[in-house]
Amino acid sequence: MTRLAVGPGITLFKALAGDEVLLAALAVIEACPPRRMMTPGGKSMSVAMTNCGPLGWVTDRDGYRYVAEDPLTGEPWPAMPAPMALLATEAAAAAGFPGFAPEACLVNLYDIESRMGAHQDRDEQDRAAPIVSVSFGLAARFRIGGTSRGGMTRSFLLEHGDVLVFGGPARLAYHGVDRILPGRHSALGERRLNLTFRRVNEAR
Ligand code: MD3
Ligand code: FE
Repeated sequence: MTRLAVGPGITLFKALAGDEVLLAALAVIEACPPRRMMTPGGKSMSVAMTNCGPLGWVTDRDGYRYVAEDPLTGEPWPAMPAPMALLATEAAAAAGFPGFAPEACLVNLYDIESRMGAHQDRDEQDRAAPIVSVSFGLAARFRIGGTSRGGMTRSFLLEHGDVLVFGGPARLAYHGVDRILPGRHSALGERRLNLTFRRVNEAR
């Protein structure tokens, strides 16, 4: 496992996440299948999403928000599997954010055609907590800039097992996924699975 300081507030751990976490994530998507949500502007997202944990991120015509129940079923989101929460907490601590207790894990499922346009993650009240991202399956060309739109950006590949921690000065950086690289993964096929662990409410 290699730990790389990619930029201010950004730490990348190559190949840190293993099969135990992948199997836990596959159980989540089986229990609560990813679906393409609608943006407030009325467009269908190309990434299919689901959640686990006490809160889940959703979007529809009414906007972006965190909710405790899956709007499709009215049921709580699946519990966050312990190996997933543990990995997020340990990676955050290793990146300088001790005590990270995620309330939400947004599960993003990409196919070859999926993209995610540049955006900020600002639906969380707690901006002191980092966001921890875990990637599985096909590689993605990920792009990140500064805290305002249209400045300088950098891009790098996110590959199977990569864990990224974004905190401090990077927490409100614009970021997106330019494209998925073609290929085939043994467990995920022609897909990419990304987990983002989030603290929504201020911890104390
Ligand atoms: C930098 N997901 O779910 S993960 C998202 O690959 C999201 O599915 C992308 O952006 C994906 O909101 C990128 C890396 C990531 C996640 C959250 C961040 C980078 C971030 C929040 C702030 C800054
Ligand atoms: Fe994001």
